[in-house]
Amino acid sequence: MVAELFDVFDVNNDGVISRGEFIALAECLLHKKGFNFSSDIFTRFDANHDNVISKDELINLVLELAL
Ligand SMILES: [Ca+2]
Ligand SMILES: [Ca+2]
Repeated sequence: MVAELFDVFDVNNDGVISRGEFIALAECLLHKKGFNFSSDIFTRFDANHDNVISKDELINLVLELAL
């Protein structure tokens, strides 16, 4: 399920969620849950600080925020 989510939001299919792609994902998912997008969320879940969200990092986000 997360994999599907990932593919939907990885618009350019480069295998990672960039900051721009993450904004679309956050607006779509987080807003419903009452979270506002902030770069804090991105930074928090970009565990290896490479400035993109990998599939593993997205899984952690989904689990932690219970999306
Ligand atoms: Ca991408
Ligand atoms: Ca990362």
